[in-house]
Amino acid sequence: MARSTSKNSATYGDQQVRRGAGGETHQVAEEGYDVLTTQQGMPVSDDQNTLKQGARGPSLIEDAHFREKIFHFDHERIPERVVHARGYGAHGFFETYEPLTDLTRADLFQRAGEKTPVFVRFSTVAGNKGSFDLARDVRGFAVKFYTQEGNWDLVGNNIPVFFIQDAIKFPDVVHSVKDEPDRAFPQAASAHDNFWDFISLTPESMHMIMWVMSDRAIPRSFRFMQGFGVHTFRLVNAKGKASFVKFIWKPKLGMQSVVWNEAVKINGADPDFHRRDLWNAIQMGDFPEWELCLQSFDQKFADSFDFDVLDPTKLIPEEILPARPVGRLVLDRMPENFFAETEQVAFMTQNIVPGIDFSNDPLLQGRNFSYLDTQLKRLGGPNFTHLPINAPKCPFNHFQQDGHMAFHNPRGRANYEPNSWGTEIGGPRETEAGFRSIEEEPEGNKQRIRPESFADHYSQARQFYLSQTLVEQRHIGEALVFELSKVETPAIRERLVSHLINIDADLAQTVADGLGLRALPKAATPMVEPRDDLPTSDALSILKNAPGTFKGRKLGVLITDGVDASLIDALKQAVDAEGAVMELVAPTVGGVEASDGTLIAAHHKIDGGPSVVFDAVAILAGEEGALGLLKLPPARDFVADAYAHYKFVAFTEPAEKLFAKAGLPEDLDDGFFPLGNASDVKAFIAACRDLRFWDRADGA
Ligand code: HDE
Repeated sequence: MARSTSKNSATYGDQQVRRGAGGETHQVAEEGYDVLTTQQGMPVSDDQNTLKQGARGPSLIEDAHFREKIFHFDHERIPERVVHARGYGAHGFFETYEPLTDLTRADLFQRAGEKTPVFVRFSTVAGNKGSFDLARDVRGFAVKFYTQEGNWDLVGNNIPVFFIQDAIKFPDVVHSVKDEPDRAFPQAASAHDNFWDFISLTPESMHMIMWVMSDRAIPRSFRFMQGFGVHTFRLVNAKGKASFVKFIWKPKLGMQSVVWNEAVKINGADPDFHRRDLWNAIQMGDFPEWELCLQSFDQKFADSFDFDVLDPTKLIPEEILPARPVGRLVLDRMPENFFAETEQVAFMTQNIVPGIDFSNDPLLQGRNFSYLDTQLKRLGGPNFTHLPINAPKCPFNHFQQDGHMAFHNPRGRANYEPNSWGTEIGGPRETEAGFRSIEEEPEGNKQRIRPESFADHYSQARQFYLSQTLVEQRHIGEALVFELSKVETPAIRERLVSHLINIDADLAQTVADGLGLRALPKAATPMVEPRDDLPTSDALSILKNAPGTFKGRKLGVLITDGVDASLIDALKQAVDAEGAVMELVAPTVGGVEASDGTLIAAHHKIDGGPSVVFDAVAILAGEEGALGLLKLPPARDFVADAYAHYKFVAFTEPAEKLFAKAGLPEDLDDGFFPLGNASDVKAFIAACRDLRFWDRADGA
């Protein structure tokens, strides 16, 4: 950096710098810089030193600038969300494919091609704001549509069912999964006694447990996961006809998850793995997209099931009721400021618009009551809708006024209605076209009761488990064994296995064996006999719906001195053509010298670019360079992990020495691709479209 000095002034780059008496740097506002001021707008001459009595004397309380600066800093944090504290958001739009006038009068669904601005926040549930991204957990998938008739918040998850059937149990399930109150650990992990104690005493959670123990709970990225509204909602058309509806988001790039051992390592290597992924994709212009799909149905169809469509622990398989795509969501812009937007965004299930309505799902009803409280607590007053991220983008007029931080108050004299002040100053009026709740006859007596139609807790858990591929079933078994092995109380482990017997006998046995139980416990007594004849649903499996593309994924290439530069070029071209990304990893971030003498800079030093952060890897080593890799433990981990995580691996011949050192078998399987020259690249990249070489798992 250019630097000129005299005793009291200097220039760094284009910055004017003044030196203080102690040598400290004062950056002076010249040449187009704004003047630094206090919040009151007073220009500041010295932002480096507090006001003192004498050079070494005590600080003075009349230093209002210092007081204001520190006071504000001390108040920078707002309470984090009680759940879903860790999250990441982005702006975008929703584009309607075709008018849905037969189903709903919701304004955003009336015109083909209509684009509605949206803000989406993805999150984990259990961990605090600073926890890692790859916890085994449900992911929040909350969408705020800024429609022309008000904000509609679809506050969903990446799993279509939930742990509990009634909102009154929410504090219990959340307390149980969070860090235990006496010891304040574990953080962002369900693998502990309290969680499994509660779960094993709550059979209604069994369906959800199958999902959170599955690969759905360790997504590779927000971009590769589905989203669900979970509850049954209603759509209402202009004639007032209501239908039930379930909302599903499907990622255009297909679904993908990591394996558990990988998740554990990613959390160490890059705790921000998911947010970095979204940030990078959007910055690169590779905008993630989802389709919104509807499962709409009427009461007669609802009555055709044994289960209740108001029960949020149940789903309707897509094979029985296809999900109709009605529009696409595109995320194309990151917030300018994380706090202002992602942290302060206030999602509320009660934010619906004319044409959409609630069902009587008792979980949804409780949520509608709860979310307002949480916003008041977090955002500090009733005017959180005045924050730009929460304000509607359509006209809004009402007589609500005052309160903390009020930006919009009624103009003029009228702050009530009815009034007789006329159109000029009388303020807004009701409209016939406004929101109306659908009319419903109340039924039954006032009572605290769980309906009998909510009593089957195992049939759909079994259906989900049996719908998975063998690899996915194995992951569920392994996850249960891992989690329950962290449970210190044997009775809790056994109690959980007693439920698994009602789901699938083999799964129960696998978990019992994995835990070292001497004998299977007695099966838990079900409220109603579980059904074992529900047809499997391929739509529930990730692997059965493999996208068949490497698009949006990432290849990590470990290079050494002596690498053949033309191979790197060939890989890069093939990866670009695939719509994927390639990053180079080397013993130093400065890079390597290729065989033709060119210098190639790396994206990562080997320690910071482990194979777990890539979807597939290549090891392009020269003869000498390969010998150097043998001495580097992270290089050995790079290949050992890629192998253990079923990744496709391309390599130049000298890299085989590294494979041997890393303990890979001598006979490499078909997931390995020798790269002799550029023409070998094609087959490797084509194989990567399968994302993982699962045959290796079968052979394991
Ligand atoms: Fe939430 N939930 N929740 N929840 N939830 C919150 O609201 C609550 C439930 C979900 O990115 C809180 O603003 C209750 C189901 C998401 O900002 C809080 C019940 C589903 C987000 C709250 C539920 C969700 C939240 C915490 C049971 C999936 C993050 C901070 C009756 C369909 C939104 C906040 C964001 C956040 C309460 C159950 C999804 C405390 C009482 C079921 C995605 O209000």
